[in-house]
Amino acid sequence: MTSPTYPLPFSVRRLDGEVAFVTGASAGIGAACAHHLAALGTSVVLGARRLDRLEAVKADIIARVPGATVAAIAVDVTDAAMVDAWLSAGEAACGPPSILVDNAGLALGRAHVADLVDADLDQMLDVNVRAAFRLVQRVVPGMKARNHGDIVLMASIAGTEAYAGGAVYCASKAALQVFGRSLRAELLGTDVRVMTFDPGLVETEFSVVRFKGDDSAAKTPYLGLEPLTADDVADCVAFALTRPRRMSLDRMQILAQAQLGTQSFFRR
Ligand code: 8X3
Repeated sequence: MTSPTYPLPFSVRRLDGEVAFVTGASAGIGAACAHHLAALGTSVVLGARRLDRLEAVKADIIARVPGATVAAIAVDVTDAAMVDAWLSAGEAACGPPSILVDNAGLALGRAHVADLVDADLDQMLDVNVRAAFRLVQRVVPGMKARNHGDIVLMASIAGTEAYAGGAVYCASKAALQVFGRSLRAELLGTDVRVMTFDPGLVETEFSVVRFKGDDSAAKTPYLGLEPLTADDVADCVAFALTRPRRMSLDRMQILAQAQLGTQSFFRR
């Protein structure tokens, strides 16, 4: 008996001709997304504050994907004028954005609300909320006019399941999730997709930033379990972006297998 020929269980469409603008691209999930997208044929505009780190990511991408089109342009996402300049320079180098990976974000400290420091509160809201909203607001008109685009919002399980010592961070990610749902409703009937990702424990510089450079404290969330990698999250983003355009992977929660939400873990 001959076996029937089935289609592959899933397809990986290439994304040639697309132009992705990626924030927080100097390391971690942002850099991993940039690598994945370049490998799929997308031109990539990298954005972050540290130009030397962006140049290193660019060189690494080009070494692994010869011929990739990559622009490394410094941007502080909290500076509206710099964001506009980044978008203009990226567009001049690669073309208008058809994919936005709105990834820049941070947590600062584990202080309870009573002990919150103003500077930390302001910076988390400025980067995770105001800057993210503004960036999307800047790219949506062009995507709508071209009737083509993908907006990837990097939220967090923290936006779904709040925990003590994370009030501002959790609230900021909940804000991003809800912003994404409104945007999705506004864009219904267009070919602009809005997809929100909610990673759990991913071992990146995120924890070092949260614990303000205290490397041993930064390792504590991952003790006794195997956290996700930035590439694991980028795999999911690439999967979502390569789905047929009739399909929108609206929300994806990505956890370490040893993690059940933000407060329950199996540690060896
Ligand atoms: C990071 C996940 O659980 O450390 O977004 O807040 S968590």
